[in-house]
Amino acid sequence: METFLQAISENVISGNKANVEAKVREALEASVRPEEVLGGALIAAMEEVGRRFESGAFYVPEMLIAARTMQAGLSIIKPYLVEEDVQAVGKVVIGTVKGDLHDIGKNLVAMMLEGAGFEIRDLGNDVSPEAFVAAVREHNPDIVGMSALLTTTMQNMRATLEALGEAGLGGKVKKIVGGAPVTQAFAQEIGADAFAPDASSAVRVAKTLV
Ligand code: B1M
Repeated sequence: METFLQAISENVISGNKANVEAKVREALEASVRPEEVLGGALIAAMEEVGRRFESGAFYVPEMLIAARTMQAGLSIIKPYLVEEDVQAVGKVVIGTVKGDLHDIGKNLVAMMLEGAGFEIRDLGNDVSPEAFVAAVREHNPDIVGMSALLTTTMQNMRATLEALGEAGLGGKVKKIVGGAPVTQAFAQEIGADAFAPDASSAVRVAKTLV
């Protein structure tokens, strides 16, 4: 198993999409669990990409190529992460907040929620507080999910919660926040209903809120 995970990880880091797709398929055929492929190879590779970016070994283009390659692997394991025979449990509007282009984590959360039976309205990335408000008005969800990967943009979660409050929607919908720099303390400080550190916790938390 380690060999598969290492090969997938190395190919994500070097941005070799064809190899990642082939290796992910091979790993699944060899009965490596999709959760292992996700955590042990795809997410682990992005952590290494982040470390290389921080040390100056990688620049934005390499980070972007690795991200696209990771998403290619993710789309192969997506069907395996979906629970079987799920009942519709609620509706979620989700997006990455204004100014933030990181969408892999948000996509993963959306994918796992969908797999657990939630109906998803994915607003994409760089979503303004006004766009969140408009989407809540239009779709009347049970939950709004916000993702942020930058210490700067996480402040736009606060702005979005304020905008929902000003629009009179604050009490009508539960708010979940997450993303690498986000913490439970920050979630509490800005008045979110819940924080989830990863995609599977997001599903667990969302289920408790509906
Ligand atoms: Co950027 N980037 N990036 N980047 N990038 C980080 C985040 C960084 C930590 C890298 C580093 O320095 N080590 C750093 C942020 C520093 C900081 O703010 N403290 C950084 C920077 C600085 C930048 C730029 C400013 C670089 C520049 O231009 N000079 C720039 C900003 C662009 C912008 O957004 N305005 C930038 C750009 C990019 C790319 C576009 C090239 C690319 C993103 C492509 C894309 O997403 N389509 C990119 C990438 C890939 C990364 C790293 C390497 C990987 C992020 C990722 O996808 N991780 C990242 C380093 C790192 O994270 N170690 C880095 C995998 C993903 C599955 O994890 O997103 O954490 P994550 O999601 C997790 C949890 O956080 C949680 O669940 C997910 C699954 O477990 N979660 C939620 C996420 N959202 C949730 C929502 C929930 C609940 C849980 O409820 C709703």
